Amino acid sequence: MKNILFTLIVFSCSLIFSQTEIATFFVDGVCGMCEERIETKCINAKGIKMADWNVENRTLKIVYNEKKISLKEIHKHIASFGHDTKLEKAPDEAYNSLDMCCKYRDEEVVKDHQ
Ligand SMILES: [Cu+2]
Repeated sequence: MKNILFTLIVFSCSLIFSQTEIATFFVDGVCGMCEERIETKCINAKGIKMADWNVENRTLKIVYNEKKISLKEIHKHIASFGHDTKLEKAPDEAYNSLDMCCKYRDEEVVKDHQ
């Protein structure tokens, strides 16, 4: 009986939260400014509820509504403001508009932040 109840609770919870997805993936960047840019631009995008980027392992944790935005669109969005992901490379134009200290493709800049 307890098991049936538990299954029912889990089932109804998954129905309520089924539109909310959590994803963690690599987003390139080097500094605190990158962190602010990535998090702010992500949270401002429609369908994204939470974004947390870690400068140490360059990993972005994101909570989003899959009915409003797909994971692929999120990768595209991130690339559009200059940050590479494993799925989408940022266009040169967007990358070039980043601040000097954020040029993560430049080995010298990356070294400076270590
Ligand atoms: Cu930066």
